[in-house]
Amino acid sequence: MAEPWWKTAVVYQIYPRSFADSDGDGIGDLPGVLSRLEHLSELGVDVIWLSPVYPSPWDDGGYDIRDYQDIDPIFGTLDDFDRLLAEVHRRGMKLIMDLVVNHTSDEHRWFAASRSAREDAKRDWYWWRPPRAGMAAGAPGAEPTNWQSFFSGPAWHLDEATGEYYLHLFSRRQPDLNWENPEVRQAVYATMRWWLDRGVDGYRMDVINMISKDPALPDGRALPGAPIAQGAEHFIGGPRLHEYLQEMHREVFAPYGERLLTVGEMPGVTVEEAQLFTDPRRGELDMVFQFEHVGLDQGASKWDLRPLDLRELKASLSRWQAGLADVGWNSLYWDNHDQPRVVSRFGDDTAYRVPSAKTLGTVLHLHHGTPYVYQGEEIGMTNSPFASIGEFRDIESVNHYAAAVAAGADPDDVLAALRAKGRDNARTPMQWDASPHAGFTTGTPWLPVNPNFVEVNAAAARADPDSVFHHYRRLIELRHTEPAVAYGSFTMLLPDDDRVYAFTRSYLGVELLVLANLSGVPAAVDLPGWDRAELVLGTHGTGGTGTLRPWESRILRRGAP
Ligand code: TEU
Repeated sequence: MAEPWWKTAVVYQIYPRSFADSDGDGIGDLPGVLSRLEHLSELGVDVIWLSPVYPSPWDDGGYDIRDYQDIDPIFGTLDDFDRLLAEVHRRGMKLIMDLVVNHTSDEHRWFAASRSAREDAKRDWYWWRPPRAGMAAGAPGAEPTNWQSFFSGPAWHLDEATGEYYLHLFSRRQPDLNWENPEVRQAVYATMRWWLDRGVDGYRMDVINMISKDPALPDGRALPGAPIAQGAEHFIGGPRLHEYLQEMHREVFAPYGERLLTVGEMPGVTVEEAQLFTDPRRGELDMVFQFEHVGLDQGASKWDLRPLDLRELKASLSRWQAGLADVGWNSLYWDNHDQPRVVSRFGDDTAYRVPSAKTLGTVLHLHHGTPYVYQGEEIGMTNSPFASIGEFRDIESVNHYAAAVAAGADPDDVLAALRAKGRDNARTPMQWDASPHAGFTTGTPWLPVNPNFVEVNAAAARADPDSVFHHYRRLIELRHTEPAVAYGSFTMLLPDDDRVYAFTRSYLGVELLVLANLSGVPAAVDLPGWDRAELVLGTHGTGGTGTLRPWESRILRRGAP
């Protein structure tokens, strides 16, 4: 049986609000994406993942959707969408949409009906509960459970009019849908078919492992002294999740055959669970986004900054490589619209921006799984120097700052954490050239452009054969031309080395060795048997093993010994 197409594919994620503005309103849009497709064709990517473009009050970066079957006017029209999709397909690429169905916007007509009255037919489309027994509505601690929202504060909001609370794991304006209700599931499946019938090639599914909650809604295990608990043990990987995903596959995806790609975003998912979600014999998903490797540079929370220990990163990624080697499939990413820029986080965005960006790309793209490139990663875009809290737009950061400062934290410390890990770092406008506002808009950008755009921009990178852009282009080409990259078995080397990331990929008599120095000092590597190997791709043009310069990486190829 032929391998699925997406096993040799590379996906490019676009965050439309920050990609390209065609009408000068300072906000990216669909005609803007259309105008920049040549950049993606030259890069060689196979799939575009479009973050949400649906009508939204934009409380949470578009992940709060008012209408699933339309385009927000700030991004354009359904005709603009169809034109974009047609051109993407004409260029031999595919396009997947963002499916955000753990929750809707509080402006969605389903929720408007649901909150209108306790007796409304759609009341049970969401999670409504009376105050905690013996407590008055609105009293501190009267929330039905002690769960915390991901955006700070309780995960329940009191609706004064009906005197009941509704659940929102994210912002107060993102009420959670009740997937226990089959009407909800059928309504979601109908919207999914609507886009697939329009020619869309699949979905990236937002926090899809949160759609099944423990219907008993028990309190979460609170940390000592903490009045509130995440409660994730009661809504991550819930009791009916596999049932729902199998139903979705049967009723939505199966009729469209092999054309589709489906990837589920799953905070907290384990390797063992991912084996079940991505085993093709179980008819659930093609792959999942796991979060282990993007949680290694933190303590109790993402804001509790910790330096990355490379050995921990290698241990985590090789466990995922081994766990999904024979069953299921990995997704591979450093960056997305929720993560800070990897070159600033795990690389060196000052003296070694270009080699560290290239070398982080080499390490990720030569792993077993489907790589995802986030807009700007292919040109080595960095975190942005946000001057004050006033410059942040992301609800997660703004809420965290308010809550932390209210709890007595030093505002400067909180600001430093936001600068390092805030999601707005990923959302500054795409840097196309050195013209005003980096060629993103002729208006005033909704979020300031990173001031380093004069140096860091796509035009300069595409004109420089030795740039991060062309390195990513060659990595993507290698995945298309060298089967060992897509299908080769993975073996981690030097697991205890805290500066060098080294591993092999083997397939049908071909062996690749990846050597990467993820530090700012030279690193010696002694691996016999590779001196006459072919240098397939290197950041410094040097083959063989021996000493790696700061942030140098090499991909070597030989016939299996
Ligand atoms: O993200 C879910 C999620 O895990 C993130 O919120 C994560 O916890 C956080 O960003 C890490 O700091 C998805 C979307 O990708 C995100 O943009 C949305 O805000 C969220 O769901 C709610 O839809």
